[in-house]
Amino acid sequence: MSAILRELLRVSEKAAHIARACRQQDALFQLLIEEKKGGDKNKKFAVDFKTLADVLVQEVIKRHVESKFPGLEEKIFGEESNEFTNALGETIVLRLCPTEEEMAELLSKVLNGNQLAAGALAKVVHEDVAFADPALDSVQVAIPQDTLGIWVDPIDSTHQYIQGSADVEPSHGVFPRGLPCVTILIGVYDLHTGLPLMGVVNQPFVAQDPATGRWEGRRYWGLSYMGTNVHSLLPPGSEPQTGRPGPQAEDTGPQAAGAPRFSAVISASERETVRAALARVCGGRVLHAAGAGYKGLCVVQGLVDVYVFSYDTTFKWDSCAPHAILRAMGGGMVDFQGCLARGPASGREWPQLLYHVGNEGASGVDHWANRGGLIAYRSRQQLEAFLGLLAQHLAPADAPAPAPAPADAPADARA
Ligand code: 2IP
Ligand code: CA
Repeated sequence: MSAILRELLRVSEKAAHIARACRQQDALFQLLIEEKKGGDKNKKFAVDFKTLADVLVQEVIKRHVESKFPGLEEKIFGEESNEFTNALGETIVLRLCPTEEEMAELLSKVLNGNQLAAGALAKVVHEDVAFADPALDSVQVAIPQDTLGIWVDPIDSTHQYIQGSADVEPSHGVFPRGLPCVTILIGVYDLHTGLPLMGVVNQPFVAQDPATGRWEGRRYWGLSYMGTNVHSLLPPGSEPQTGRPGPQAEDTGPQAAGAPRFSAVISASERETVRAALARVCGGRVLHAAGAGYKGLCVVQGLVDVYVFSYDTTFKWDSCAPHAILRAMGGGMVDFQGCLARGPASGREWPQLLYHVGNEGASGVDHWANRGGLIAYRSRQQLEAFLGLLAQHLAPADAPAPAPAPADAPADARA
């Protein structure tokens, strides 16, 4: 049902509009500044502003989906809860209100009476944002609505959002930090198989007009369902691909003789053993970037071949949207440790990240962690060749220990 993807794209643009407004409108920007300073300043608000912006964007996405596809809003999951307690001890459930005035009144309670900010925020929430991508109009795919679940990350890379650096230079096209690393992520998955089907990655801060200071964004989308694969990076006028993805999804990595075959993007927090192995596989072509969604986007854009992360600290809402786009391109996102455990032989089914079941025995956000880390890639051949090299360079003693099996797992799973 490409109508769902169209609406998700449209609401992601509204979300981007809110994210930009919070940086560009003075009353709201002041709240971000206070947050950046940290310390006691924050305590006067019932909720930190970043959480409020996150929750508000998530609610906007939920209510939009509800109005267009009743029932689907129940299947939208994300990190944030929309319940707050303010300084007076009142519990406030942040729901979108039908009018701007009611919205301002509710927001003012969460913002402990800051009416200027509440009014400005209510206004952007109620503004109409039109957006359409004609390339999506030609896509007609019927996916039964009752098989869909949705992961939302309303603002990924919140730290970069608060810091707000606008002048960071990219290295080989990849921003190590700064506002371009902020993304809005909406990923749709199959409730039965757990595989991602559709994804939208909206990058609200791509280019800033030097005269006005205004930011422009970009959006990326992909759909992969029953042999139809279509994404926003296809050249204009291309037909959706059916069956296996076509040549534009194949290995596009640099292959010059003597040059390292692969390039990778990693987190600044990546462990030393994995960094060292990647340095051997990729030579100098290992780049750093903030934001799990942004690093996935770097692979989608072809700026690097793989995004590698060996820890358990990304979550389903971080990966589902870029994963869906990569699947539409002929790639995917697999479990890093699971791949290493299977060995590099080709022709296997690699363990794709799945989105419908949580980690047994884990509570809180860890229930939805991508345990075992991840590798994001654009083509299966590339993944297999990369794994072959990585396994050679990551000595067994260096390899990160597999995550412990849950205590109630069968004995052989714990061996
Ligand atoms: C974070 C954010 C971080 C990322 C982390 C995510 O999400 O994307 O930047 O860490 O994995 O969970 P890193 O940048 O080291 O990859 P959020 O900002 O929404 O908490
Ligand atoms: Ca995130």
